[in-house]
Amino acid sequence: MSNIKSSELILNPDGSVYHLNLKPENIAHDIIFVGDQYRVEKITQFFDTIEFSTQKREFKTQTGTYKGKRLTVMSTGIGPDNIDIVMNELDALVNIDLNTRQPKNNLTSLNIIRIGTSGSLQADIPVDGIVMSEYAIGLDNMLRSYLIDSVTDKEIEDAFISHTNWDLQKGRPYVVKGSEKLSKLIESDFTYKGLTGTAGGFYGPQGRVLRLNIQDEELNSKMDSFNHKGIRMTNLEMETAAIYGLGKLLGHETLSMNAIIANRANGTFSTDPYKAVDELIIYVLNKLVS
Ligand code: R1P
Repeated sequence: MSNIKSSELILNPDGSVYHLNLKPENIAHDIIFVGDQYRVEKITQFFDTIEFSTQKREFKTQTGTYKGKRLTVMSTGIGPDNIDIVMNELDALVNIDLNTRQPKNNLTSLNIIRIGTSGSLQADIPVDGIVMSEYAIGLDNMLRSYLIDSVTDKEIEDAFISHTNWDLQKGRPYVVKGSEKLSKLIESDFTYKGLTGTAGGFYGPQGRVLRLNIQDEELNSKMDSFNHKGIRMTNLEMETAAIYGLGKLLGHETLSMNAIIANRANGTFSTDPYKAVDELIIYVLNKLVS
């Protein structure tokens, strides 16, 4: 196989991957994603040691140990476009030989857990609650640049398209399941489970109206009432479906945990939005070492 050209897999002068500024030895096998770069240290403040830190643009990474287990925490910034960069460059660190620029024969599967913030779509999933994304539906199109049929659930996609009368000019939504292995590890009685919507923007793409008319003003209420064989839409955010899709395609285990800071169904916002995030951080860290 020919080498991957330097225009396609771009490395910095020190040999690190272009956007993440990381070399293979800088990352652990277990990785926590957050959106906000300032959330990285909210997690690593609990670490025993930090061996490595770097930041380029919104991509901040720290690697260290928590209760003796080596973990990497990384900020992805906002949106599926950033997830395309993060997942491909992370995968290159473990599954491409950066010297020969050839994919490795023995592939590594990383464990990746997102700790995110999100808006609930259901009145009964309250602010300060925690949602585990059993499935995610991408409304953003990013993943459709890849060959995705082997990892998507067409039955749920078709049910969603029909229920919401989805305008296919916006692209076909894609549904991907999260890691069952990580779900079993992280699950508990207090987590809500369901289908997480991943939007390609914060305002119009999530049905928010400020000064512009949107294509479908009823979309959020149609998403609220979507229920396919007991799978209902729990929340809306901007990364999970892209993480699940690229994770499955590249062979990594991925799971998204969402601290609910807003309830779109009843219009409320948490009076202490950091509380659920802080609780979720401690909860996930302790599950990872259990
Ligand atoms: C929007 O404000 C951002 O917050 C949510 C959305 O997915 C989007 O990234 O998650 P994070 O708090 O993890 O960034």
